[in-house]
Formats: sequence, structure tokens, C-alpha cells
Amino acid sequence: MGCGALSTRAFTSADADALFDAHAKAFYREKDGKAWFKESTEGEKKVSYWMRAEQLEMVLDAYERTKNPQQLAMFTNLFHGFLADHRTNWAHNPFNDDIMWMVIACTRGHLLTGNTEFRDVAKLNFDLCYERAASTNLGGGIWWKTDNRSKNACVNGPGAIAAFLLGKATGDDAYFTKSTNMFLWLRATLFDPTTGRVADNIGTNGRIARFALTYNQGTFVGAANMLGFTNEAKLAATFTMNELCKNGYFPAAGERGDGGGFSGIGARWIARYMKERGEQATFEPWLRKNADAAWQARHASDNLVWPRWPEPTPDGVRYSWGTSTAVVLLQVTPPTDTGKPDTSK
Ligand code: 7K2
Repeated sequence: MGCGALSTRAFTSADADALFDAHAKAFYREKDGKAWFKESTEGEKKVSYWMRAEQLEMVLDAYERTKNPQQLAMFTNLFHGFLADHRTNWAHNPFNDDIMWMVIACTRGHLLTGNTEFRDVAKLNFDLCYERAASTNLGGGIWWKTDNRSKNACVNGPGAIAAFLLGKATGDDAYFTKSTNMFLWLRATLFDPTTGRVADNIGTNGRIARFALTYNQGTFVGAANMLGFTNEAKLAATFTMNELCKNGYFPAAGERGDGGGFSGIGARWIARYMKERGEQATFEPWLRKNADAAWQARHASDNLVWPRWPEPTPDGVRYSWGTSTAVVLLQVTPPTDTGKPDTSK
């Protein structure tokens, strides 16, 4: 046992179920076949656009692990709830990244179920977003917002993933071309092939904001893996593990803001890459260390986990987005099941 730490019991798939169910109990709400996530444990306000889209992905992460039809029903209700609140055509949202996140969620939903309603909405909105966002300025790629002031990793990584998944969903090769173009632009412009760092964005003046975030690393890894750029995927995943993590733990995030769910996105795509490319020896111990610590850090009375493990989750208001990171992490990390329920709290 290292560093005098208390022994941490390895998390199990029952624990992954428990975290998902606890998050749903705290935040998932449904009425007349339409569902949403609340923003926080306080009040009834719905969570905002992209956090909502990403929590639809969280539900699919759980479903991919469990194949539990109840989770699929949740996704379907969340999809209908999203459309009820944001309509079928998302052009009114100036953030291109917001649209791409939801396109990913819907296309994943389609690929898992064959439901064409998910695919058709995804295609409609990818097409209108790509049409307005793609340009040759700065060498290619797509703009972050409709004001066309920067091209960001947080839209080009998700855009490349969205296009790739739509290629699979529709059989239309043009989507694979678009996916490749966005990824190659990202690699050429914001990726450092020596270190694996993915810089956040480039402005119209050509200035690169170098800061790296776990979600940008993750979508880069996801796109690279899909398109077969496995060296780049490994470099960007390794950078996340070795440079962005502190003592091997995902960086502590603020609970309220956009950052609360970043590492869930990072973990999702790195875990998928790891499983598909047989890279468990390199990445699984790290993901497990985080998943074990996240489980251990849960708040005893409600099983919610803030995005700041190994620090224990304190009493107080919790956020659906901030607590989604641990939920995702436990869905995508392979457990070493002992089969025994944890009675430590
Ligand atoms: O600057 C961008 C992005 O490049 C950066 O990584 C993050 C860091 O911040 C913004 S994107 C975050 C969200 C802001 N509010 C509206 C959302 O649609 C948007 O994606 O946090």
C-alpha cells in the first residue's frame, strides 16, 4: 500500500450501476415521455444545452455497458425532451460545438438501436452546422461559433467524430471525407506531434491558445482512433495521463462551470481507444485508479461524486454536469469485478 493511503477497494460493475442510478435519482426528471436533467440538486431548472447533450451520452455509456433496456428508454425520453425544448432544427444556437455534441449523442443512439428518428435529426443538424461552419480560413477546419472568430479543438474534434459516426449511420462516404478533413486540420494546427498536447483554439489573427483540456484531448483521441491514426491517439492519450493528471488523478474541476464534465468526455474516448486498440497495459491501471478513487470519494447519503477526487465529496449542492464525470468514468472503465457489494459506507 503506497503513501500510507487507506486501502481502496476496486470498484465493481455494481458500483457503476449505483453511481448511474444515484445520478438519475438526483437529476433525471420525466413527464409525458419527455425527459431532462436538472442542473443541480437545488431547484428544478433544467441543465443547459451542451451539458444536456453530454448527459445523453452518459446514458449511452451506461447502456453500452449494461444493455439495460431501461437506460435506452431513458435516452429516448431525453431525446424527445431535448427536441421539445430546443426544437428539431438547432440553427438558432450560435455555438457550433453545441450542435456537434448533440449530433454525436443522437448518432450513437441510432447506431445502438437502429432508430432512424435519432439519425435523421443528427444528419439534418450536422449538415446545417457544417455548411455554416466549414471554411478555408486558417487552413480549413470549422469555426467554433457563428461569429467566426476562432477555430477550436472543442468543435473540430467533436465534428470529426460526428461526421465519422454519420458516415457509418448513413453509408454516405462524404461524411468520412469531412471527418478526415476536420481531423487533419486539427492535427496540423492544434496538435503537437512531439508531446501529444492538443491546444484549445486558434484565433483569426493566427494566435494559438496553447492550454490543454481533458475533453479536447479525448475527442482528439476518439477521432484519431476512428480514422486509424493510432500513433496520434496514443500520444494524445498519454499526454492526458502524464501531463494533465496530478498524481495520476484527472485534474480537479469546478463543479458548476463547463469544466465539471470535461474529464468524463476525456475518459470516454480514451477508454474506447484503449479497448479497440488493445492498449489496456498502458491506460487501464490509470483509468482504474481514477474510477476506484471516484467511487471511494462518493458522498455517503446520495452516492454523488464531485469531479475532485480523491478528495471526498462534501455536503452541499451538487451539479448534474459536475457529477457526470465520475458516472461516465465508471461506465467506460473495465471493472475487476469481485461480485461483492461495497458495504464500506
Ligand atoms: O473557449 C471555448 C473552448 O475553446 C474552451 O475549451 C472552453 C473552456 O470554453 C469555450 S467552450 C465552452 C462553452 C461556453 N458556453 C457555451 C457552450 O456552448 C460552450 O461550448 O471552458
